[in-house]
Amino acid sequence: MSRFPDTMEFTRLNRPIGIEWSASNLEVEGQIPPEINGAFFRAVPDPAFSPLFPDDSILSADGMVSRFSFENGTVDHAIRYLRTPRFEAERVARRALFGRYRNPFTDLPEVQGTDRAVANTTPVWHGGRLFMTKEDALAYEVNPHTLETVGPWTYEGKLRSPTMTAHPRVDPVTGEMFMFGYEAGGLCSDDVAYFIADRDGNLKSEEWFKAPYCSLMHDFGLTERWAVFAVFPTKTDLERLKQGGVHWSHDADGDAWIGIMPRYGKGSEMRWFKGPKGVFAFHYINAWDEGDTVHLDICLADSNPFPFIRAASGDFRPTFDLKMTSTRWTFDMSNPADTFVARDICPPGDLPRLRDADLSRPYSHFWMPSMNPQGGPPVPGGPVGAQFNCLLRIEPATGRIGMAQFGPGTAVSEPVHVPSGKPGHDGWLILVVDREIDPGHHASELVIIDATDIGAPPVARVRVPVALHPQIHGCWVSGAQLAQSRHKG
Ligand code: V55
Ligand code: FE
Repeated sequence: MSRFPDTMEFTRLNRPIGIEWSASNLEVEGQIPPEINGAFFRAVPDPAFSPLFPDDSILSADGMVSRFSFENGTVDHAIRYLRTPRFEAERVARRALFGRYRNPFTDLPEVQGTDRAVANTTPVWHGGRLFMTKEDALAYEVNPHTLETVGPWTYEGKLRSPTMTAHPRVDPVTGEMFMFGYEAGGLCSDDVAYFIADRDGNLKSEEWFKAPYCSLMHDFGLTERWAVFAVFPTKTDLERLKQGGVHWSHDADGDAWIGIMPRYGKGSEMRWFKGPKGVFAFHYINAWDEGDTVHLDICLADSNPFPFIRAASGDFRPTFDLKMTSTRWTFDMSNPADTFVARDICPPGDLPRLRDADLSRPYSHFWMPSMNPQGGPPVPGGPVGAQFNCLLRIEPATGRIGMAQFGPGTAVSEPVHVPSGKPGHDGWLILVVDREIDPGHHASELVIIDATDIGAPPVARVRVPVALHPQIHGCWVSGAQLAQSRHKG
């Protein structure tokens, strides 16, 4: 195979690893609480082949599904590529055949029309099934025991949308999963599909609506009464794609729009509120309603956090020079005006993690990787080119902040939260920490920390014998949920 490009996307922590492996009984320092029983699944984009376009993004990389399984204080690990049609075709050819990130016009003729899915963004558990998602395609079902790819997930052929978000939301009370897919009417279309599956994983509704324009819609907000869809001015252009260009560029003068509809309502009931110019948010912390008021807490930036998307519009700032804020937008649904109130709620960061039970409800605290200026420079790597160096526990109402750090030269990934089930005890966080040894090498470990007192030394650290490629998102699936799996071991 040809050499990987020497860019940020394929070097340092982003150096492709591409090793499928498994190991039992990893070495543990400390004690893993026996209540931690289940599996931490991670979605890892790790390119199997050097890209056709050397300036391409890691967001196109083949999805790997990684699993750390916990039982009685022991940990096993396994990681496998998704067997997507794209991965299989390239494996046979022993080279890349698909072109640029989300530009099918740049694919080689022999794979034109083949499913481009890479399923590399978020593992999702619902209705006894594990999915690997990527927002430009259908989710792929994976056997949680063997990590074998089952295939694209269409809700038994009932789903009309050809795309599904990497940020579905599972209501903690009803067990329903709320999802959407954008560019649902085809490449660069302004059609968005909003769909709901019941707690057993059956599709119960699918509503389509038109967005003000086609934009990168990564996440959404869900309250007990409302669904919230924001359109930020990261835009596309079909002509540019046909000419072989990039899918997205960010329009600093473009307006953001926030659409709110009843969560069980019709697309025609959507109300659009006008937001600020030029802003972008990938991740939403939480949303909830109080009477006619809707609150939306988001990780907001003054441009798109991906350097290749900024560069397409001439903004070459490094990611940590962006102005980032944790912002609360409050909407009054009883007021016909298209305006709303904004305020800062806490320090900035991204990849926020909430207790599952707090979703769509008022919440007291959450966890989020962040950048501590005193914590040393960020380790280069991950999809935005620089990794966070600390993890925060944040109480927005009291301003109380806890911080975990893991030493100089370490990169913090998104944690998962594991509840303990004991009243008054907030459980644990589990995350991968990568330590850069020199610019070509790093070591990975799995860290288990107390979710209440995150600054205390880790409860346990698990040595990982192979360097891991940075994950995008992860999820925790309890032993009880795994026992309800549709697949056998
Ligand atoms: C994101 C990640 C993606 C993608 C679009 O984290 C947005 C944001 C890993 O792929 O394709
Ligand atoms: Fe995301």
